[in-house]
Amino acid sequence: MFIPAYSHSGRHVRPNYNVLLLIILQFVPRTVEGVWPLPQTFTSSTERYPLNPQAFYFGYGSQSAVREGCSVLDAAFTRYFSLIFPANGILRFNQAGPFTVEVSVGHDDCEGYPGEDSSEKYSLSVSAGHASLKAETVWGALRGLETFSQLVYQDDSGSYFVNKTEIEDFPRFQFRGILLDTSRHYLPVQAILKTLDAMAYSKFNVFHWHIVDDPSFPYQSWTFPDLSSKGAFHPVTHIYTQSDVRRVISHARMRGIRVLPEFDSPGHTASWGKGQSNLLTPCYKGSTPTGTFGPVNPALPSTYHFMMKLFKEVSSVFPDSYIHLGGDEVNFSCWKSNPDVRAFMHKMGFGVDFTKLEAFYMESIVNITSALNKTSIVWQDVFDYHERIPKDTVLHIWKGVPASYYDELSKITKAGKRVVLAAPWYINHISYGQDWRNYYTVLPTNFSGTEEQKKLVIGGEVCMWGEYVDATNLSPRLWPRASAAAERLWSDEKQTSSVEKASPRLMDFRCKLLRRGIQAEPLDVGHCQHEYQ
Ligand code: CP6
Repeated sequence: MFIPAYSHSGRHVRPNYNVLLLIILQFVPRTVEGVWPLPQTFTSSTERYPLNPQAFYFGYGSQSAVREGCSVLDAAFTRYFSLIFPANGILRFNQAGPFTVEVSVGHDDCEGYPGEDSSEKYSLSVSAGHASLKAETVWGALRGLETFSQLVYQDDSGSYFVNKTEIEDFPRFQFRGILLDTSRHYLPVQAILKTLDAMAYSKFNVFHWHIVDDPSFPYQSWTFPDLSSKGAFHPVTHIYTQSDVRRVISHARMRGIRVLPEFDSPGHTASWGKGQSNLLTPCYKGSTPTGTFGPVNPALPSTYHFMMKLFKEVSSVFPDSYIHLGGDEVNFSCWKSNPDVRAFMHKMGFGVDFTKLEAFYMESIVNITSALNKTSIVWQDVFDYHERIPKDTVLHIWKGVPASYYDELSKITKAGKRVVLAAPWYINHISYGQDWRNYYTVLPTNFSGTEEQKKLVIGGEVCMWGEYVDATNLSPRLWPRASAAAERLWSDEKQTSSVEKASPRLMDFRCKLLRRGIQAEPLDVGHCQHEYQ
C-alpha cells in the first residue's frame, strides 16, 4: 500500500479515512515530516521495515563509477552509521534481516572538491531490506545519505524503522552558505568543524570564512608571517596555522562543503597594519599625522604588490574558485585627511569623489584575483558606489532589512550581475520569540525583474557576525534558526509556503540535532522524545 503524502503541487492528498485509521493502528510516528529541508518530490508509505544495527550495510552499486576506496563516501558510510545508530542511544537489537543501502554515483569525482557547478541531485528509493541511492556526483550522494539518515526513527521501545519511500531531490539554489567571523572572536578549530558537521545536516554547502577583520588577523600567512604574529589576539594560541586551514578545508570537502575565504579590504583592515607597515593610510589633522590609521592606502604601488603576493598565497591555499574580497563600509574621512591620497586623487583625475578612488582600488584587487583564475565575490557596496566591475563578479547583498533588499536585487540583476542574498539572514541578531519565522518566509526571487534576472540569484547566506559570539554561544545561536534559511534555499517555495506546517517539522529536526550532539536552542514550549544534556 502506497500513500502519496506530498505531490509536486505540495498539497496533501484528500483525507482517506481508511488510510488514516491504518496510520493510527500502525502507530507510525514519522513520515515525510522527518526530513529537513523538505525534498522536492517525496512519496512515503505506512509500510515500514525494521532495521537491525548488526545487519545494516552501506555499499556501492555494481554500476557505480566510484567504489570502495572513495574517501568521501567510505568516510560518510562510517559517519552515517553512527548517526543512525548512536552508540549512546538505546540500542535495541532485533531479529530483523539484513538491510543494505546501495549507492551508485555517475562520475568519479571522489578526489576533487565540490564547486559552483557540482550537481547535488539524488534519488532515493527505500523498499524491503534495501535502499537504492543514485546521484551524478559524490556530493549528491552525500545529500542523499543525509536524507536517508533522517528517515530512520525509533519507536517507543527503541527499535529502528524506516518507511517505504521514494524521493527525487535537488537544491533550488546552488549557493547555500553560512558566514562565520573569526576576527571579532577567535573560534577554535573544533568549533568550526562542528559547525561544518551541522551544516551538512541542513544541506548547507558553502562555509564563508570571514577570517580576518579590524580586531584580529588569525590567518597565519607563510608569505607574511607578521600579519598573525603581530595582528592576532595571540601569536600562537589564537591563530589558524596552515595545517588548521587544511583540516577545515578537508573536513568541509568530506561533507560536500566549499570553503570561501574572505580577506576584506580596503576597510576593516586595522589588524593588518600591525604586521605590515605602510599598508594602511596615515590619518592627518591639518598637515600633521595623528598617529592613527585608516583603510588600506590606495595611493601606493607597494599596496598592490603586497595584495598580489597575499592573494597569490590565498588562492593556492583555498581550492575554491571563489574568493571574497569584501569592499564594504569604507570610511573616507582618513583618506580625505591625507595629503598624499589627495594628490593621488588629483593625478588620477578623480577630483574629490572618493567613491572613484574606492572603485579604482577594488577594480585593481578584482583584477589581481581574476589573473589568479578566481571569481570575485564582493559586498554590495562595491556595486552601489561604482557599477564598473568585471562581469563575472558576484555581489553579496547585506543591506536593506526589512524589505529594501528587493530593490537592490532588482537593480543589481538588471545590470546582469549574479547575487547572493544575505540581508534577511543576519542570525547574530537575536530577539524574544520565534524569529526563525522571518528567516523562513523570505522570498528570494520576489523582486520586480525578468526571469533572466531571477536566475542571477545564485543563493543565500546566513551571517553570524562575531561581536557577541564565540564558541560558548555559537551553536545555540546558529541552530536551528539557520535551518529555517536552509529549507528556504533548498526546497520548493510552493511546497514550503506554510510556516505553520514547518513549525512541528523544525521542532522535530531540532531534536535530531540534539541527538547528534549539536546544542540547538528550543524554538518554543515543548519536549523531545529523549532529553539531552
Ligand atoms: N563586519 C564586516 C561587520 C559587518 C559587515 N562587514 C556588519 C555590518 C552591519 C551589521 C552586521 C555586520 N560586522 N566586515 C558588513 C558586511 Cl548589522
